[in-house]
Amino acid sequence: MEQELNTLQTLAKDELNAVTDSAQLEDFRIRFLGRKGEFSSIMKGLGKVPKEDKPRLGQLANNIKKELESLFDKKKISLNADSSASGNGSSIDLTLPGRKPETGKLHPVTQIMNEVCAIFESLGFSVAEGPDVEHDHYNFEALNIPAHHPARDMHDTFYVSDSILLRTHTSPMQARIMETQQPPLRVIAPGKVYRCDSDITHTPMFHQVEGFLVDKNVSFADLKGVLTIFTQKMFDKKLELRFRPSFFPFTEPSAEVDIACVMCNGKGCRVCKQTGWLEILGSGMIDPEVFKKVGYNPEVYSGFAFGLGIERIAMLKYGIDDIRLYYENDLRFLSQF
Ligand code: 2NL
Repeated sequence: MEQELNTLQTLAKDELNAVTDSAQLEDFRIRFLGRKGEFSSIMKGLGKVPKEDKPRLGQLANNIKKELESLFDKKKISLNADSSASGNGSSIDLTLPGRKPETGKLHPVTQIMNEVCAIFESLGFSVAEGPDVEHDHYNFEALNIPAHHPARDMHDTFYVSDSILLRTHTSPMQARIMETQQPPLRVIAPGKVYRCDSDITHTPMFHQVEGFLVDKNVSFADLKGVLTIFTQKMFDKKLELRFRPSFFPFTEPSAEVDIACVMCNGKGCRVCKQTGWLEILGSGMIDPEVFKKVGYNPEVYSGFAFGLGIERIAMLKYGIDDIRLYYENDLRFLSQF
């Protein structure tokens, strides 16, 4: 038995030296070290040897097995190092496609906001951002909304103090610009606005882009032209527009602008409540009273202004019926955009 063990030891060492890949190494393990391998079959004979030889042979067998196992481990490590260095080993397949890391995205409201700004910038408007916390003066007074006007109702406006509030629209910024700069001016003001209101079409905070243009000889035709180009670029098609007479304190005349329903092309559906039209923005010629308050001569200058809600545009563009989805931070919703 001693002879057998020594022969096996030499043979196994030679075989292990000749191993060049992990498949051969596995064959080696099964053949020599496995449960039904050559080593095990020699060990079965241990029961039949004379009693006085048992401890010595047992010790010898154990030492040989330990040595072979440690050589096997070393070989395994060196094969792995070779294969990851040369790239053609079988333990790591470097040609497999990688795992894609999850990437973040812009919020749908931010995406639409950027798109709206890009369209107006392409028409020569510059972008101005102002503070969310405003003076009563810029939010209301300068825009021809006197005290006791219904728009000042406590239910709509979040007041910080008697004269400080969270802006209810982004036009305070436009009033600041008109106060400090002379025409010609073409400016849009994007940003967050706040109103005390909450249901499926209103959130207490939402986003607006308001814009205005002031120059000599600006007419309602200019307003129509700019807003037609804007809506057609925004919805990627030649949409029909409808200007509906309306009222805003800062514009006269004023018009709400409807587009032919983007869902049914004006035929009438659930989204447009069977009217065929969708209201997308408010607009008008800037009221001479506003010009007087900022020191422009209304006999010399005229201009138009408009305001639109970003969440509303995004709802129409993507067919979303509950505005609150934008702010629940559910990634199943947000990752679709
Ligand atoms: C609406 C109405 C509008 C403006 C906003 C504006 C006014 C001036 C200067 C700068 Cl005087 N911006 N904004 C004008 C007309 C209508 O919005 O229903 N918006 C969603």
